[in-house]
Amino acid sequence: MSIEIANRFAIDGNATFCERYGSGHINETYLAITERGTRYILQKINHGIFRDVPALMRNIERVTDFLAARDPDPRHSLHLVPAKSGGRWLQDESGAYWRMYDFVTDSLCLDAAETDADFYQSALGFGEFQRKLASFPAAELTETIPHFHDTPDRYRQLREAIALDPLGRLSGVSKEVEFALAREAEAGALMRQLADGTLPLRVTHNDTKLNNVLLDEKTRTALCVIDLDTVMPGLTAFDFGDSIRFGAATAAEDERDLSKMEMSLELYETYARGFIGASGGAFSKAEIDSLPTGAKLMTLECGVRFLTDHLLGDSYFRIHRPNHNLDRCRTQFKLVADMEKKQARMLAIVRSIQD
Ligand code: ADP
Ligand code: GN1
Ligand code: MG
Repeated sequence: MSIEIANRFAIDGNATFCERYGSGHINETYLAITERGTRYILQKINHGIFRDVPALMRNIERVTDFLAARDPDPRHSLHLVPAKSGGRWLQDESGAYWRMYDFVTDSLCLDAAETDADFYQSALGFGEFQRKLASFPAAELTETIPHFHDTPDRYRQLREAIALDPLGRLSGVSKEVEFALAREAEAGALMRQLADGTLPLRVTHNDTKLNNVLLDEKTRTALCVIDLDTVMPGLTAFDFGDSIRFGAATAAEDERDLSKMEMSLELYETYARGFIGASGGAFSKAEIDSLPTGAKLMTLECGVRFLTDHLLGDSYFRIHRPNHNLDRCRTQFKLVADMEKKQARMLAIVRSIQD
């Protein structure tokens, strides 16, 4: 089936291979290869989560065109392959939406940094991404998932899931619910600073996991930021925070042995140096001060989202084993607890870099 879809795009010959690829939780990603050996990334876009796919694709077209115009190296930005029927995406007979990208050649995608230098490179990639998009007219982008990093809204959804408890899972997660609710008052800190004008709205990526930036296989330097579905107006603290949540953690997002999970201050500092440095001095003092809060709130929010999805029956994040989202929630809350102990040092680090 997917091979037939791959052949509806204007590729280099005929696709003879098309198989599931990568470890994302949301879209269905395939690697397609033609008989000449040319590789492509084919994706079935999750229409349940992204309600207005044409608007989402318009965002991606605009952002990738904007980035490519400023840096024509084909390995430095994503390139959409047109459908043979015209346009840069297609809808199949079942209503599913598909898009295809050129495969970024000789690239690496890491689920965990192998060295601090890998993580530093991801910071340069995402920092550069912010710098390049600083002049993009943010208001022209559609919000592909409204309230995406509106943490109080994520709490509202958690409370709804608690009230519904459709699968009777609530009794098994009372410690996690208690942990989350004890921090609800702090959850609005960034949204309040956005509303009162302390923090500026920027074009942000919003899903800055390490595996959403590709590195050069040989030089291991940052090549290309990928997974642009959530590029929309947001706060710098969202992008910084989500990177720390994922990449400064000492264990995987779904690790079951919580004793392995901490936030490494060394990795935090490494990332902060790369990100702040590459952003080209764009950040205000208030934004710099918001970065540690971003790390904590993005981690708390992600834990709240995993918990909500566990209660509702795992309909959002793809799971690969029973209680997978609960395991993910637990790692996030363990990280939050660790970050709480380290907040003062986290703030001192970003301030020292900016000075
Ligand atoms: P998801 O939203 O499901 O995370 P991504 O867009 O991040 O989907 O893609 C999933 C995986 O596919 C990535 O982690 C990466 O390994 C690979 N990938 C995506 N786009 C490209 C590309 N243009 N070139 C090479 N690999 C890619
Ligand atoms: C999802 O698509 P992927 O796997 O890169 C999610 C992020 C979460 C992340 C947790 C659109 O990212 O918000 O932080 O899982 N993306 C969406 O691993 O919800
Ligand atoms: Mg991804």
